[in-house]
Amino acid sequence: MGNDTFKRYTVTAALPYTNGPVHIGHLAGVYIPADIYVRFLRSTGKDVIFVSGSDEHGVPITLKARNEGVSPQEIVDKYHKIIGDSFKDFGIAFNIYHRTSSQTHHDTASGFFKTLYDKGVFVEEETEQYFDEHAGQFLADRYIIGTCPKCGNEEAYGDQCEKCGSSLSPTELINPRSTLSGAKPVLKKTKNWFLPLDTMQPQIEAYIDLHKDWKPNVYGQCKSWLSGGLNPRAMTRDLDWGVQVPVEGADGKVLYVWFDAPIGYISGTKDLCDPDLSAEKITDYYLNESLKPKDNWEKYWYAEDTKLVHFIGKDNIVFHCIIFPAMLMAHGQFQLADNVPANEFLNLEGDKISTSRNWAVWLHEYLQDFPDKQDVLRYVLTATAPETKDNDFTWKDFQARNNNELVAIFGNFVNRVLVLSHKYFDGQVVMGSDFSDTDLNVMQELKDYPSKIAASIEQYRFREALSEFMNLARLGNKYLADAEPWKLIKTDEERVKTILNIGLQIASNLAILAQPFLPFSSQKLFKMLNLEVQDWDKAGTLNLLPLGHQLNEATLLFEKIEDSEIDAQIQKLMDSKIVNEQAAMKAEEAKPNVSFEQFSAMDIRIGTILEAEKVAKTKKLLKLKIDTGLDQRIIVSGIAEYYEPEEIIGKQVSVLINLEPREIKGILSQGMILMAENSDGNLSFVAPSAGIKNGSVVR
Ligand code: B3M
Ligand code: ZN
Repeated sequence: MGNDTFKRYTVTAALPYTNGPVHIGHLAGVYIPADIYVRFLRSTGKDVIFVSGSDEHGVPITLKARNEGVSPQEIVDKYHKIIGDSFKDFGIAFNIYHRTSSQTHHDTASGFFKTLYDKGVFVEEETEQYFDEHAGQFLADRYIIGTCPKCGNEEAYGDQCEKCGSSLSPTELINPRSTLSGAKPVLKKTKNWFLPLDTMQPQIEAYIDLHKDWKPNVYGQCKSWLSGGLNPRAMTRDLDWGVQVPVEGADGKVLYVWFDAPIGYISGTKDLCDPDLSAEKITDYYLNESLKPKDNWEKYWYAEDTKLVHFIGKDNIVFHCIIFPAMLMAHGQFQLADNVPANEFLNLEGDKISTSRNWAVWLHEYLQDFPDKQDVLRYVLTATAPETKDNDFTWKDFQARNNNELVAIFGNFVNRVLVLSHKYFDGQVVMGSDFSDTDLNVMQELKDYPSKIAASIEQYRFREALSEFMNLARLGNKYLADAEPWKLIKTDEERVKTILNIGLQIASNLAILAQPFLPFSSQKLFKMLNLEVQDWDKAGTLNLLPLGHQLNEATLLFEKIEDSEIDAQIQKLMDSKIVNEQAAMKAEEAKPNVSFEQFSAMDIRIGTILEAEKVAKTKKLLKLKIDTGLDQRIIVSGIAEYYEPEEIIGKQVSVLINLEPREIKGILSQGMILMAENSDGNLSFVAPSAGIKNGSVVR
């Protein structure tokens, strides 16, 4: 269906797990792109709802509760608020930010399951699942850790190896152990209900094939799942935290979290569209009263002229492109997603963002350090969004983009125009007699920006859209810098009037076009211009400010960020790196005891490196000549990756001199240099702390 044939839009953003706060990765991957898209649609007058909420079920939450010794409810209450507040503070303009622990959600998810059950969609099957006999419960995916059969990672989860990214099933793990008790789990029979994705494959395939327009990363992932052949997937779990399975014989079972979570989009829509939603029912939600939709909830999910778009991160693709659509197909009444513009991942300072390693920029902490700089982060995360490949956030880049782009281009332009208008014409909009060729060219160029930016947004290319927006600011900035009204004012006031008029009209256009990307700055700018918020279709023209219009006082849109502020952020990250390294440093297991005689049999001396050179055709080996105090001898040592030959000449080291000589690469090596090995594999000499005579005994 072409864009113009859609009457309304249902835009969803992934429901974050409520087991921790949200960080820049969440914002860059999902919520900012979704927010830009929605704000743009609203600005073009579209009927759009933007729905998200907290994913409060699932094992990550029960695990977190267990680790902290509190109930799962306490965990979700705490983080639902922190996450909801962060989104609100960053201006993510949901119509509703809902939660899956709500009554509406439990009813909706349970009803959905019942519908499929009654239609005979599920395949009931007894399977063997891991069971922890100490804890007396079945172990869902994440409760089992073991060695990944693909890459050997010893900490792989029952559903996924985070090291190599393989998706796993618990029985594939080598040496499985329960995270509850550490015990080796046993297999035990249990009944569950499966969605027969195998028999549904043709339908799903047909759906995916209709969407070759999806982003290559999304379409590609779907095709690769399909070509592997889909397997039936259990939609219920033996767990006690979640939505109860609403059928007989399902005691102690809840809906699989990936069955219930996407239904959260529907439950959120229900409460959003409920005109009689009781006051006490909404206290926990973030419901924007001014964004109450006109239609009933069914319109946003059933109607063919509704466009459904899911914003998610790449680890959620299969669930939104295959499993949820399969559920909706099986149900029968729903429309399927028109697009799922999933992003790749954002890294931080060259390293994967990680909650457990505290390698993240947390949104609530950012706002403590940079209050009122929401738009700066929004800008940087959009400009570097991981749209087509993983990308890296660095604080230096953050600073550079603020100082060189927001301040120097957009902010500078707006500030100059407004300040000069106040200085020369008391803040009134004035106009000279005629336009120069430059003026006409600028006006011509300006006209194309709104549609160019719109086209990029409609194709989910937000980086490109933002960069076009900045090009318009550049155009304004250059126009003013070239025209130099501050010089002309002495000789040609008429000309200055025209220049400032055009400058102000460009600034007004920027206020309109900034709305999706930089909502706070856009508002500020509208206010300075003393202009009501305008819709997108007003942009592109030069008559937004009538003659005689009075401007408000000019304030700075953006401020320079100093090195010291950035250094503090980098230091904060370095601190968590040190904490992590210390935590990760697991000392090797102790060896069995030796007798004093066995120890004294080793003759270890202090010696000095006299010569060092690389051993030809090897990467790791250095040939060293050592003065042992007794003699000068050759020792081949595997340290070439850690030391350059020239930097170690003259260094004192500890040498095991009575090690049986060996030939290494044709060189007779007579002894061994003692090295300490760090947990990261780095080597360092074991050397006397003060100069000592060669030949001294180490004991
Ligand atoms: N909570 C996974 C995640 O946070 C999951 C998304 C649900 S969207 C329906 O990555
Ligand atoms: Zn692996």
